[in-house]
Amino acid sequence: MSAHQWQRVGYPCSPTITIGIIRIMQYMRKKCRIIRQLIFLVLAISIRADGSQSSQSTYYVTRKLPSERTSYTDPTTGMEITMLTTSAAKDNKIYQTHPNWTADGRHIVFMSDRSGTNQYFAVSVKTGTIVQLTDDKQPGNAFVSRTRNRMYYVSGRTIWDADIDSILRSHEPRDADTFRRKVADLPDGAALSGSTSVDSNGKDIYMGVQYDEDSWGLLALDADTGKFRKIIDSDFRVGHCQAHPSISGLIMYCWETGGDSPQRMWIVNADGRDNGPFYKETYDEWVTHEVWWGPNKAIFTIWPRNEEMLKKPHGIAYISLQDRTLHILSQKKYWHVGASPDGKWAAGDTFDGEIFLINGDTGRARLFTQGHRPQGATVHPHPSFSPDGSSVLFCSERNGNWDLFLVRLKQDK
Ligand SMILES: [Ca+2]
Repeated sequence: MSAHQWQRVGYPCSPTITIGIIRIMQYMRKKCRIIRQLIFLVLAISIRADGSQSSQSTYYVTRKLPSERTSYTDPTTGMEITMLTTSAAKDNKIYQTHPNWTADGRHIVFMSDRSGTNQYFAVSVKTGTIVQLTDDKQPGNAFVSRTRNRMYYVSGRTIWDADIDSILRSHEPRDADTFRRKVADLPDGAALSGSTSVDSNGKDIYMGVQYDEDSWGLLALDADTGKFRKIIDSDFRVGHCQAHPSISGLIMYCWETGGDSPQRMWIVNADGRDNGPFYKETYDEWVTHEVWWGPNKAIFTIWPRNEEMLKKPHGIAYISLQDRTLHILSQKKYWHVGASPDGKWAAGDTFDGEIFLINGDTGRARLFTQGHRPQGATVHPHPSFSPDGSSVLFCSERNGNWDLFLVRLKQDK
């Protein structure tokens, strides 16, 4: 039976069914009208909330956020502490092994999940204004240039060179590619192992990589040509790759175990020559958190894991590049150490959330702020000196979530 026949048979013969069908059709028309109105409402709200066309709403790079900057006085030390971020977001600084400030010293680059995913932002040291720098899938490994207001960073398997100056100057949202250049993709079969670092020549990018379960290595990438070359192969997990800040072609890296390594610190030339232990561990020390300290030293901590080790040399130590001699600078239960670029000052943090300033000549340690790891805290301060050595940036959980704090070392009292 055809549809036409159904109509002819059904409608005239059953008034009840006919009325029912008409009511159903009226109900469906009403439903469709409501759905159309809802769709229109959602579109209207999305356009109003963004203030722009939907096609532009994905451009988050260059987005400017108001200053959150405020300050307080540390009740124990009397030091004025500047809080650069105070939002409930997880605001994290770049690790103390790497530059945190832009080359002109005017901005600090940090990572925050304030937009829903972890992205890089720049906060103005002077005004506190925050600008979004990336809108990528899991960006990481930022290396902020010491000589130009740019940074290299990694997203997925791609290494990017981002122009921070252009992002800060832009007054309208644009696609992220407007402000960045692709340097290269990681070679097939290699995954990053630890951080990337940039030679003092500004163009050679060094990185630890893992090839399979038992093999690692260091690679160099020419940022101009996008070509990789091998530095060394390694049979242990490499990490914390750090190019020397002023001697081109010199790299410090570590044997990464996530805990106490048999021989933590290693050093190699960028052409693969003279690969070997840097500070050679002589007893059962827990050496960790090494960073370059001025032109001719590297500073690190020796963690006193138990009472026995507390009787042995521990705390913040350094090794001279020339004669490889060990010096204990300040004996205390420090965990991380930050180093002033001129090699004259160090800043050590403790598990209790204290930060000490240590004179590089005398070893005298002074508590300059505390209270940054309340009970349940998950982040460590990781102190970093500004390029001019005048202030120290650190991460704090004083306000119940991760924030960036800054303290000037010379304060008028
Ligand atoms: Ca925060």
